[in-house]
Amino acid sequence: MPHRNKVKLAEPYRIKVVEPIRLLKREERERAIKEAGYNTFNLKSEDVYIDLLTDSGTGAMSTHQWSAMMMADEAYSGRASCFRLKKAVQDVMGYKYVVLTNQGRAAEHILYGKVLVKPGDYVPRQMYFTTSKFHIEAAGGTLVDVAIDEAHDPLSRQPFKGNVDLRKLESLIHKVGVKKVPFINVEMNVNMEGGQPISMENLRKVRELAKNYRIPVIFDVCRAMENAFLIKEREPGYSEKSCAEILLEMCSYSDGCVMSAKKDAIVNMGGFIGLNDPDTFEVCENLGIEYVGSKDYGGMSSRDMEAVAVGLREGIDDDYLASRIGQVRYLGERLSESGVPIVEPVGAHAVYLDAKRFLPHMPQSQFPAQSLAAALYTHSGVRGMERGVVSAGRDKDTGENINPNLELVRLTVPRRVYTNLHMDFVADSVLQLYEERDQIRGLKMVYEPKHLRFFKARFEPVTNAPS
Ligand code: P71
Repeated sequence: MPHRNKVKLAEPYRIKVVEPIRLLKREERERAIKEAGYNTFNLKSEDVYIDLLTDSGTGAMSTHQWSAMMMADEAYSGRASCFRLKKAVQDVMGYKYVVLTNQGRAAEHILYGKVLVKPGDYVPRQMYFTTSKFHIEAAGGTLVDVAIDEAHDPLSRQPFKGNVDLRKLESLIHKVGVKKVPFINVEMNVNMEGGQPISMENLRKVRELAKNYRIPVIFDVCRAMENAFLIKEREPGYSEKSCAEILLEMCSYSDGCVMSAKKDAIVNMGGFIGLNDPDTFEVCENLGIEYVGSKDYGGMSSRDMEAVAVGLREGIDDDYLASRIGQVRYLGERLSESGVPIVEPVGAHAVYLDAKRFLPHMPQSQFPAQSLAAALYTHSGVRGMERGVVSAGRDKDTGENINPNLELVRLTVPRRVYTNLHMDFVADSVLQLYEERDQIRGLKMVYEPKHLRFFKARFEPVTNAPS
């Protein structure tokens, strides 16, 4: 949080509307998690006390956003709301052309799946994200991890663990040939690494390398604003710049982006593709009409578009970002000070429990992160999300489970929703659970969807009988 005369500033907002929540009794929680197949995605949100499943679409909108929604122009074509949103993207991120979609994965489907990736292609990206990987693979491509080695180590305290390993990137291009690399995909504040930022220096170098090989660079900017704040804090030469200036410089090192507005733009629904090349824009806009909605709304109502347009400008405000990231850090520091194993450094949008170190007695075949997320809900009504072997899915060639080094439970903090007392409750509950960690039992998967299995998979506790 920012300081004034050494006194910590409070949140830069006050609360006008509240949403009641309550903690169910222990037996009710036990029943709820059993009915949910020990998968926190399957819980009813009414049965959750503090919901840290995701920061996606769960933020609290401002008075400015709500009032802009009243000004929405819901005409079919030529909507004023569409022009306001496109102008906001141009002003805040600098992309010339904008294709509207309903959310991030629709943008990925069009740009990655339908336009850029051909069968047999390879797409380098620091670390996979589930929906990005799905759309690249569905088009016959392969996602290749080019994260620096430190990204796979939950204990490394490198300040920019989200950096691309330029050696890995260049050797992939040499190995498969430049024609088989349709674009370089760069994520800001890398989600599956624990919310780790990429540095401006690294973005610049990726850009130079890409230019030499004439490969386009496409950013995933859903948390680029939070990444900009960490550049301001950590990278020499940026402390005097505003996050808005930093974001514009970041985006200048790319040819385009996909955006899920549900994160940094603090809305419940929305997304877009940003582009600088008019030909790619033309193709994407036409596909948008086929798949999501006509060009002036792209799957959003104008109410949604107005909220995104305002949210893009609010989300990049320095004081807001300091408060938002300060809250996540508060939770992370309370846990790490008490010895709870988490991914270091604390990410911008979430604190990630390291299930391998939390539950050293549990083999990865018993889904430690899934078990820990279920145990945390049962213990205290707090809902987190598995980000380990269940999320990683199966190898598309061998069909075997992919066993990622990072076996994590993500405690994702929605924007402007909870107070630090909620964070204290979460920290105290995790601490108590950590003391009782020996009692947490593993799980076996009893239902597994073919793709993106983590959304719907079901589990049962393993019995102690030898298998
Ligand atoms: C998150 C989400 C939402 C989510 C998606 C899939 C599984 C579980 C939860 C969505 C992202 C994201 C990145 C880096 C694209 C999307 C898709 N994240 N890129 O973290 O984090 O955006 O949800 O709007 O379709 O909980 P979308």
